[in-house]
Amino acid sequence: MLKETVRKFFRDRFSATGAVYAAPGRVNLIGEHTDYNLGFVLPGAIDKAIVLEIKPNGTDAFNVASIDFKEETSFVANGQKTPYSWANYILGVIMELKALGYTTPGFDCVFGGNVPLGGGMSSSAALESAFAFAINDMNGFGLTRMQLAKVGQLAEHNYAGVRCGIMDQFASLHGQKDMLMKLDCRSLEYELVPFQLNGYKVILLDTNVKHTLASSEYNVRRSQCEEGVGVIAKKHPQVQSLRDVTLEMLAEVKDEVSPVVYNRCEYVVKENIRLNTACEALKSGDILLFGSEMYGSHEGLSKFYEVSCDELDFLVDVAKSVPGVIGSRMMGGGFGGCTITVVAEANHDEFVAKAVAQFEERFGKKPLVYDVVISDGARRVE
Ligand code: GAF
Repeated sequence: MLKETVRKFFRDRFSATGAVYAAPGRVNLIGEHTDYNLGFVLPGAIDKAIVLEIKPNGTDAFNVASIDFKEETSFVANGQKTPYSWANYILGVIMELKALGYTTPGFDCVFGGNVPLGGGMSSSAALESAFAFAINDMNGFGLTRMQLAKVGQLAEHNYAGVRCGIMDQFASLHGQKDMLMKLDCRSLEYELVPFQLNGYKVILLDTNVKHTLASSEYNVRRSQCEEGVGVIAKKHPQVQSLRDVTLEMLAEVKDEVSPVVYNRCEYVVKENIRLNTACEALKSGDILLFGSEMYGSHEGLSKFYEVSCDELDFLVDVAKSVPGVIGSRMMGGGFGGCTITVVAEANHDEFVAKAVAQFEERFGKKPLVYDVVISDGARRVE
């Protein structure tokens, strides 16, 4: 459906036919704000994607139309940002490829998507990954999916101003149907973990809150973690990131860092522990333990990392009150976006009805509800 829309738009706009590519958004079951601390994450790609049609145009200009933003722009790879934030992600990918020595010839392109914008499902990483994958494939650059993920991550750093970790671009590019990926963000090795939730479903409830704080506070959190690492490394020179830090090491510096920095660091160290417990629980089929680690993650994100908001906390509290819900937490960078909840199929409808009604009563608007399926990563579609 989305593909047909993109195809029609491209034909109408450029009177031609190009190649079609797709790259998905992602969910992350547990392991939040751990990626840039070189710890672990457990994401999977989802069945919502950015789809683009693209064709070389024999010039050095990039003519790109966004169906959803109803905007079109033309730019060249001179690093000068465009007036459109969505186009700057694409420019960023092209510039980061150029920095690696790969020059992208001009193209005509139309793209659209069904990854909710600002919903915490990584629409921006899907956009970066779709373009990185398409440009690499179309021009035979021969870069690996991991190299493309790094290109997307740097585009986000340098052209969107968010010093994100690798998780979102990694997931969009490496996703596999029915598989979560336990990624070690230091070695970049990953393990496929079958996502078998017999009798359970994953639901995303999108608060539709898009706090402008998200990118600035994200970078602040990253700096606070780095500050903590700096202090710990004076006592333990082998420590290079919070990944290397134990709770004992952290306790040793409690009086040398601010309470805020302490809380941030403690959250990250504990979140890595929670992720490992949750992952083992998933493998052994202990779904209840898995769910309780999700709740623990949310509590840490809300009280100690302080990246949640009233709307997200409210939805997690509602989840706790519904039988059959085994775990729920905010997902992604925070300050809005969505919660991810694992609920027994039998209680799915009850949970959704209760969450929507109570949220509407409290905040005067309905959250958006998405059932997601773990799906394949970036690919050529046609
Ligand atoms: C955002 C970032 F892009 C990721 O790298 C990750 O840090 C996440 O927030 C929090 O876990 O999605």
